[in-house]
Amino acid sequence: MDSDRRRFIKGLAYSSLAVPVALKMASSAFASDNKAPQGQTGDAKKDLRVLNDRPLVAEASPSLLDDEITPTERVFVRNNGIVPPIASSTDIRDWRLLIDGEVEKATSFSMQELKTQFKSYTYALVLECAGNGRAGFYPPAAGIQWTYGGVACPLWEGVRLKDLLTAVGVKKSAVYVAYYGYDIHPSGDPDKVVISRGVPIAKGLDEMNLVAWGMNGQNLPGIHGFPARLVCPGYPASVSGKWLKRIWIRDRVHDGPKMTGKAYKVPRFQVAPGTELADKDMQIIELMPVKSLITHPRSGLQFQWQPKQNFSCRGFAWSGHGAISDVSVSSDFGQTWHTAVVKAPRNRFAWQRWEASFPLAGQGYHEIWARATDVTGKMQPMLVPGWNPEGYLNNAMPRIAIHALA
Ligand SMILES: Nc1nc2c(c(=O)[nH]1)N[C@H]1C(S)=C(S)[C@@H](COP(=O)(O)O)O[C@H]1N2
Ligand SMILES: [Mo]
Repeated sequence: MDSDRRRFIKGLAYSSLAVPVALKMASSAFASDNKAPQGQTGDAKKDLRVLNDRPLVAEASPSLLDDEITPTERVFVRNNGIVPPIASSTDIRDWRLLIDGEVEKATSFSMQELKTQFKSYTYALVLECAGNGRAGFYPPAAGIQWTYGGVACPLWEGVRLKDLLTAVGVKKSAVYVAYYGYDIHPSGDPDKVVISRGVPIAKGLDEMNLVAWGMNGQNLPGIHGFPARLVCPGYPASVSGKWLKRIWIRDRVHDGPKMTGKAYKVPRFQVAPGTELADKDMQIIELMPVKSLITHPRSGLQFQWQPKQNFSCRGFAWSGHGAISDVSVSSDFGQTWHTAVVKAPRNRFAWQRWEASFPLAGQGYHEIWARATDVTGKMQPMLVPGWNPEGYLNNAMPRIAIHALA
């Protein structure tokens, strides 16, 4: 985009949104052509915006996420440590996934065994970082400043975690399913674990969880967890461990790195923005809230105003709590709403396509807002919800700006 147009679009954002927090959100949301500098993500991720260099964190702009199945090169990246050598290995005959802890028979599986001893499944599953949308919080939360793009819905292929757990025999004492990966702590210390999270055993036994070796019909890319990763949809993506080494069935709530303190936790009760909280007042995030994206058109679109023509837009909606019951779209700052057509999900935990078409009030500047509601009746809030110290779970309605030129 040339710099004149960029200034124009920035101008649009600034003129309409007075509150600093909104302005901040808008300016980042509007800078949709901010590409990753060459060489940081490799060619495969060249369209993503780099949010952190080392470890690599990169997100897609909403308009790049317009496919029902997210293309591999547009799937966000969130590394907490150093990508392990196994990620680029061409020979994984020695790789094993150990399952132990509260099980009848601790077992380690080779890739060959996973692929031949168990039925494989292919599902479209939403993976979303709990910090997606963090850039919208005020006072700001430290951490990766995700805007909209820390989410994707590619096709995953693998075996059911449930089938593996059934094969090894889960004991009655099982409370939590934890993972360990091969990635290396940023300090380089081989004894330090970067991240080791988990899910309650009931969630672990959900048949939609996969130990996945494939993404979009190919081997899992190195950066996404080759040779195998967990995919536990509906929860923060941080429970979907990459470069799997071990699944440890715990007799207590898992206490690995990034399970304790304030990591991936929100206050047990609503707090005023900026409140300092004790760790005991925080609880582990479980199901992710209802959310949506506007993937078409891209924010900043300018077009010739035509009085009798409907305006069309589309995107996706998803929720950790179940299917989407409604998506509505407004072009007048929420005064009136148009009901979108929402498609059924391809499978449980896949995102759902919505499309809407309606007349615009007239020429000029318009903001398109979308809001989704899930089967539990929860709707996306208009403004950034529930401030929390780490800036998780911002599921405010997505917005784009368009300009109908006279
Ligand atoms: N082993 C390991 N697993 C991990 C991570 C990691 O740093 N190491 N990051 C987690 C986080 S915070 C997220 S959001 C997702 C990101 O997955 P992706 O990079 O494939 O998009 O992986 C999760 N699994
Ligand atoms: Mo994450």
